Amino acid sequence: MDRRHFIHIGGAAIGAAVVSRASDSEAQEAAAQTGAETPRAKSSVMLAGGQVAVITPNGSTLPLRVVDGVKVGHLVAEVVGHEFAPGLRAECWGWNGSTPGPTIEAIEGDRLRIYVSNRLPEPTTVHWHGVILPNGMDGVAGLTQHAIPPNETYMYEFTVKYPGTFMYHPHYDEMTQIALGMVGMFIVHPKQPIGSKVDHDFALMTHEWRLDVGAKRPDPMEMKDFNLLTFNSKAFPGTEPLVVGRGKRVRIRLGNLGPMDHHPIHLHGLNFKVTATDGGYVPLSAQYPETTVLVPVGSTRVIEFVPEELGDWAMHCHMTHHAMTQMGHGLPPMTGVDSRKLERRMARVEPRFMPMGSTGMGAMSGMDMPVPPNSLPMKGTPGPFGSIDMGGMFTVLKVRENAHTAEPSGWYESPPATRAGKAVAAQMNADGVKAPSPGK
Ligand SMILES: [Cu+2]
Repeated sequence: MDRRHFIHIGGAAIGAAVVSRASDSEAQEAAAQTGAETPRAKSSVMLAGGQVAVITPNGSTLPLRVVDGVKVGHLVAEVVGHEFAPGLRAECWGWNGSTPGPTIEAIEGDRLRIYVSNRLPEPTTVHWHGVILPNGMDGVAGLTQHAIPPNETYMYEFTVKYPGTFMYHPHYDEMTQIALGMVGMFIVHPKQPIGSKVDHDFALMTHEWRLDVGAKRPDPMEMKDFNLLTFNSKAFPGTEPLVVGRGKRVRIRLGNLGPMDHHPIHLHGLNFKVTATDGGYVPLSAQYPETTVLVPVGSTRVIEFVPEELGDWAMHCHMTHHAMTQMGHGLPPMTGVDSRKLERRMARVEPRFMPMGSTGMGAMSGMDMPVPPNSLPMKGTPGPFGSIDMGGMFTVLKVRENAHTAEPSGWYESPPATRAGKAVAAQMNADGVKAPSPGK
């Protein structure tokens, strides 16, 4: 059976499996009957106890086919042509055509049988990060198993005894394979909800890459200077927004299998609690409010919140160099420099010379500068109020009255009276605020 065929029927089978958990899911039933590819998991798909299925923005869920009570899945490790954002592509490594690999979603107590076929040019394995299982299924080449040679298929089989938010990645030539994109989420739902039931459930993996302009593939040798930062292997504006309902309970499962850096992930407009890690659930008595959560390399952090304010809320890594585009790296610092002399001299040899960033770098985002092929421009992304100059590990949490009817690409229109704008002189006078005289 070839891979396409397997995944095709696998798609039908997960439809059937989901139906068995939720008899009211007509769309899934229809998909199972027609043998159609499973539609991307929607949060309306209910698991036991009213839990919702996980959405992997820009990603997918691994189809699982039930055979004699065992849930069977198939991961194919392979080279993947990947687009980070419109205009930036590279050759990466992943599974089943994507980086990150498809999210594995199971239920506490499930018996899983995962086939791993290797179509990479070198051996590989899969390690199930955080899952407690028999040692021989742990996927560490040399230590617990032979590495899977190219063009061979290995079988992993184990029971997921504990619920939680885990991950998967190779444990052979980790430095290369992980750097090229071989990371994935592995979510085990509890049989019954633990803590409050949520209405939206998302999985996001942070990652970092070194992709030089003009390079065909990321550089796995890099250990410090990463120039491309992503959520689910997408750089903003390639990241799909997270659309949620006001007053609804939201869970975001953050995973970090990046090579070197921990990421402080910050959310605007709300506060949240860390409810679980890849080690298990955090007791209620130990949860405290945060607006930024550090997601260390090799960890998951699960956050939950109920947004009360409508809007387009930024969600990003708070390391400033992790929320910018590829072109912002490696330039000389020019802020505060009088560039006029330099400009006159340079004009003799290069009439198009433009001194960059002598008043700061913000204006770069509004300039329509030509960029080399296959690179992300510095001009930013058009937003409702000009250019959004962040990029990289950045996405938008869109809080709407009705998440199911909201247009994901639409912007929030804040009432003008609730929006920052130019100050009125009369009011400044009344408030005793004097505008400073313009600087030289
Ligand atoms: Cu970061």
